[in-house]
Amino acid sequence: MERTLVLIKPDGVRRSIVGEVISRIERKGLKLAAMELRTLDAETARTHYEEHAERPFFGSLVEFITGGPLVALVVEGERAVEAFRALAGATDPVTAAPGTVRGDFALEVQQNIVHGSDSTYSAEREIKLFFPDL
Ligand code: DAT
Ligand code: MG
Repeated sequence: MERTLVLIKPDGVRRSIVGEVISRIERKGLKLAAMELRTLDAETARTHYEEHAERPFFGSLVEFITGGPLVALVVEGERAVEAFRALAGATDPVTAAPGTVRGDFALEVQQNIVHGSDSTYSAEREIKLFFPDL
């Protein structure tokens, strides 16, 4: 069974759409394997997004993702990485398809509600970072 790390980012928590996002995950047939509400420290945030360390938006991204509580989840199921990325929609919410989380609930690229691992390799790395005991 494949696993992926999902984050409902601080904008999703602030806007009270945690239940909506989890409901979509469950309706799809994916299963929750772990879930925690927490506020990230800057070091964890920088490690999580290390592939973007050289991008101009990195500092702002770290500030945003540490700016309030988020919900971290481990989601599992058949092709869970790809299945959740499909539910999330494109990175830029303006072009994300309606019917996706980003397409339905967001307008700005940084505040795009959810994170989902982009490969099984990233998923294992990110799950270890958020849930070392899992
Ligand atoms: P994704 O979250 O779809 O995997 P990503 O890994 O390319 O997208 O980028 C990580 C996050 O960084 C993304 O969810 C929002 C933010 N981001 C990406 N591109 C950006 C940009 N051009 N300006 C500001 N923030 C950006
Ligand atoms: Mg990514």
